Amino acid sequence: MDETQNRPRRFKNILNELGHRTAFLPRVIGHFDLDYFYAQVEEVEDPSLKGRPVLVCVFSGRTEDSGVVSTANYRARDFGVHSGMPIVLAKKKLEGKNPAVIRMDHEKYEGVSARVMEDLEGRVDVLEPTGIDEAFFDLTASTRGDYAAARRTAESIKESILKAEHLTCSIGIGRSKVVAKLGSDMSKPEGLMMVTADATASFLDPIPVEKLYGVGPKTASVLVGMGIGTAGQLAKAEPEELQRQFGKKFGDYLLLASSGNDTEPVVAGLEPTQYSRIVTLRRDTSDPHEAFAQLAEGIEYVHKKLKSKGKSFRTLTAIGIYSDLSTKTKSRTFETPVNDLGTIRESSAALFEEMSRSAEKALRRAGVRVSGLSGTEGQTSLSEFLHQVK
Ligand code: TTP
Ligand code: CA
Repeated sequence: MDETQNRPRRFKNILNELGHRTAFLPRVIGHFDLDYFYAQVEEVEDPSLKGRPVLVCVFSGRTEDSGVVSTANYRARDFGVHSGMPIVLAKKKLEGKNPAVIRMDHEKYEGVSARVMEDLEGRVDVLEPTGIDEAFFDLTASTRGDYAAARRTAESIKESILKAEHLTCSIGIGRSKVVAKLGSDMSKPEGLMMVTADATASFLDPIPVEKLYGVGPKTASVLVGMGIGTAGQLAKAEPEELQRQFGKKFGDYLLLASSGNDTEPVVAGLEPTQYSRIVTLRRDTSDPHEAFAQLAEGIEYVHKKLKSKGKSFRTLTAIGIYSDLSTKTKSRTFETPVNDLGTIRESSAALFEEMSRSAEKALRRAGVRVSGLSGTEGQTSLSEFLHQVK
C-alpha cells in the first residue's frame, strides 16, 4: 500500500508544517471532478435507470414540462441533450428512447458531495473544493514531487469513491491548476490523466484557448481576433499586448496559464456551497403568512452572509418541516445570480404561499436556503476572479 493512503491526520499536519520545504519540489497539482454528477447519483439510487437516458431537471412549475435540464447522463448527451436545455426540447431529442426524467433533489446531492469531499480531504495534502462535485488538490509534499506516487494516490481516490458511493470520477494531475483541470476535463468519464512536467509544453501546445481554466467565450473570441487560437500561440504572445487587452492581472495570468506556469496555490478550505437558516415557529400553523413573518430574521441572516462573503446565488429554496416532521421544499432558480434582500423576501414569500397550497399538515419549522453561489465583489484570490470570468 502506498504511504499516501489513509494517512493519519498527525502525519498530514506534519506535512503541512513542512510545506515551505516543498518549494524546491516540482509541484504536483490535481483536479477532481465527478462524472455527470446529479444523474449518476440518481442511477446509483435506482439501478434500473442504467442504460437509459437520464435527465435531472429543475421544473419551473408553469406547465408540466416547463423547466430546464440540470444535467444529463452520457447516454442522453449522445443525443445532443445538455445542461440548461429546456425539458421540452430534451424530450423531443429523446423521443422513442425511453428517457427517465427526474426532479432535481439538491439536498441529496449536497449530502453525497459532503461525504466525497471528506474522503478526499483525508487522502491529499491540501483540498480546495471549487463546486459541488469538483476540487483542486495538492500532492507535492506527500509524493515529494514524484508523479508515479501521485498516480497511485489518484487511483486510490478513484477506488475509494467507487467503493463508498458507487460513483465514478475523473482526475487530472499536472504541475499547475490549469494543467490539472485540462487533465480531468479531457479524460472524462472515468478518466485519469497525468501530464508530467517535461510533457507539459507539448501537451498544451495544440489546446484551443477556450479550454483553458479561466478563459470564457468572451476572452476566447478576443484572443482569436488577435490571431491566437491555441495555448501554444498564447504562450508566445507579447506580454504588453495581452496586458493592454485584458489588464495586467488577467493578461499575465493568460501568459502563465498557457505555458503551464500558473502559480496559484491550492488553498485549503471547504467553500460553503449554500447558506441556510431554519427557525422553529412559536406554534404550529397552516397560515403561510404567520410562518413567513417569523422567518424574517432567518432571511436577514442569509442575506448578511451573502453580503459579507461577496456572494450571489441562483437558487432560492423554501423549507417547511411539518407537525409530523416530514419535510417539504420548493425552489426557484434565477437566470442570473442575485443577492438583494428584497428578492429573497419576495421570492421566499411566494414559495411559502405555493407550498402551503399543497400541504395538509401544519408547519412546525420554516427555513430558507440560497445555493448555486458565485462571487460578486471583493475578490481576494485569482480563483474567485476566474470563477467570475469563466
Ligand atoms: P458539471 O461538473 O459541470 O457537470 P456534470 O458533473 O453533470 O458532468 P461532467 O461529467 O461533464 O462533469 O456540473 C456538476 C453538477 O452541477 C451537475 O451534475 C449538475 C449541476 N449543474 C447544473 O445544475 N446546471 C448546469 O448548467 C451545470 C453545468 C451543472
Ligand atoms: Ca462533474
